[in-house]
Amino acid sequence: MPKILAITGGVGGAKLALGLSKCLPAQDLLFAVNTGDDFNHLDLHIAPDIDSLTYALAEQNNTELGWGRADESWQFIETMSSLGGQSWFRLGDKDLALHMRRTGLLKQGASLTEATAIITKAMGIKHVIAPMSDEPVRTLVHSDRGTLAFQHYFVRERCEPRVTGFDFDGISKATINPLIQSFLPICDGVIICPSNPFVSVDPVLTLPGMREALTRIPVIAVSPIVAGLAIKGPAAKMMAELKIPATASAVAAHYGDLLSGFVLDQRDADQQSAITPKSYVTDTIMDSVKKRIQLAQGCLKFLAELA
Ligand code: FO1
Repeated sequence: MPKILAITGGVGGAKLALGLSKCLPAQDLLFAVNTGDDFNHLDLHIAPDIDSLTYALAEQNNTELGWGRADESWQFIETMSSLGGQSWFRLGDKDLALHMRRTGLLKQGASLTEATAIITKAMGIKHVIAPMSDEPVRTLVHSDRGTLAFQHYFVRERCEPRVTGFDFDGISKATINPLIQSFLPICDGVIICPSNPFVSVDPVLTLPGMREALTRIPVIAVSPIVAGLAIKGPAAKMMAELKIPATASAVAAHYGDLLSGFVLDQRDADQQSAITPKSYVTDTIMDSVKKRIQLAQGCLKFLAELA
């Protein structure tokens, strides 16, 4: 079995992550997850991309909302609101337990990696979710409404501000998770899942030493843009605001010479000639578990051909 590192952010990436988890056993598949969306809210350490992946791998993700846990109730946040507390960031009652469990573990001195391992094990997840770093990295969004913390941009301001750029606060002092560092030398391929290139994938790639570590490994990326639209989230809007065409080929160009291969949707097949690395055209819309598995299988086959 090939040993694969999957780099992922939230929702879009988590769908492919579930598909990959059905194709490869835990010892052959490691998830490197973005932590730039994390923030401290209501005295809790919130880690949205870790949680999206956790719920996805446990098949308990909330498919209506696209984030959070399935079968949720909202007593806590509604009561918080009635008491005049902050309720713009919707914390479901079950989700709240996860944030309180993680925050308690961190307060006892556990690392984010250790806390994530305890929680994922308790949820019956066999695969390892590695936060990209155990040191804090926080995505800052520069916009026409000033510089915003990521969740303030994404949730409180509903992605309305016009973005001009991003910074990853703390990244120069952050080290790559040792779980990822020890996996890279035995890694046969890297799959960049279809998450937002700017705010979900770039924080992982920008960690000191990460791009260098990936140069000797075949890396493919799956386009999060299909027919000019992001399946979920503000990627296409950000590209327009950054004066980048909202196209699959522009995503491939964004990753540059890091890529050995690029996976794009059949609706964008006409862009293949504009894409420098080898490309693989397929159906990338993952609207069922079966489709998640099919795309994962296609990516693994494509990677094997590139090796
Ligand atoms: N996204 C929203 O659009 N509104 C919310 O109220 C919200 C709450 C929330 C709570 C926990 C969590 O893990 C994620 C949550 N998200 C919410 C999604 C989150 O902002 C995004 O998943 C990522 O940060 C972007 O990928």
